[in-house]
Amino acid sequence: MNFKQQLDEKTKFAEDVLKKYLPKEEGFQKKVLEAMNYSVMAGGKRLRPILMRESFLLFGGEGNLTEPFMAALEMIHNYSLVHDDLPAMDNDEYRRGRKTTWNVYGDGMAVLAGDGLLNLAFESAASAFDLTDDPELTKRTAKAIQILGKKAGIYGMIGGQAADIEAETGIGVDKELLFFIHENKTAALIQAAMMIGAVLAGAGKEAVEAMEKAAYNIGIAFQIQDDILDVTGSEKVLGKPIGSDEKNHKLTYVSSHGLDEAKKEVSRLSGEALSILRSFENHIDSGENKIYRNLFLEEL
Ligand code: GRG
Repeated sequence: MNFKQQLDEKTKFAEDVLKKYLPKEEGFQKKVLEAMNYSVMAGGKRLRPILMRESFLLFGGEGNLTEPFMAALEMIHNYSLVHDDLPAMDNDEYRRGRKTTWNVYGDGMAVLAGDGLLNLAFESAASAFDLTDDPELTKRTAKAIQILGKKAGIYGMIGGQAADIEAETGIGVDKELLFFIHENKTAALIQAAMMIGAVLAGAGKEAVEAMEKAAYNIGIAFQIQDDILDVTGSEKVLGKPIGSDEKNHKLTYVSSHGLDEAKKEVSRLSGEALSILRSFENHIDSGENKIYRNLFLEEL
């Protein structure tokens, strides 16, 4: 199986897991449930649940304990997109090639669909307690929920988005603030993915911290690459319309360092992330996990 086939298979697996946790569209609140499903099932790379499962397998994890967390993280990612697209935030009418949630269901329903997804995410994550009676796995599940709350919240994604909104109101964006925004808005959910995968598989504190660092690099590289594509006009890796950042005259790594430096930084960050991940290669033994090693370590 080549990389593309492996990735397609893993994307499908993540989508199948996600579907198990999505709500049925019924009852007097049917409309908001439709809006939730509309936003989540609009496509998307499923990068975060895939990274979570790869991290779990990297540390020799077995069983289905990651599944509720894979669904939860993708729900949180999608709620953030639904809210980010609202007229009160980015006012985007299209995402992933189709109308944004507010553009189909109205602002009020889109706010509620985002809120619904955030709550359902934690309900789904907590359902992992129902999958095990083992005290060790129960402890790991509690830790994973804590990481999810922190990285999605004010010390993670929401914190980054709040700083970004404030920066847009005119205060000067220096490089420190730019990195704070990228670390929290973009990297925090990738950190949640890779840390939770590792924690659920039983990785120790140091290994989880190393995964946090690797995920930081991947997140920042992901963001810089997106800024590069904004300038070069190629297909976008993130979900925004081409040219939106230049239009807003935003400070990006590309605008402050130039295209060549930005490309070098992406490759430096990815290289560092890969060497951290490779240092855990000895956790992988044989059989099925070897397939995952190929995807995660050699093709990232
Ligand atoms: C509203 C609390 C709140 C947070 C918003 C989503 C977000 C935070 C900001 C959107 C701006 C942006 C481009 C952030 C970078 C990270 C990001 C969410 C990129 C899109 O992720 P992909 O490319 O999307 O994984 P797909 O469509 O593949 O799921």
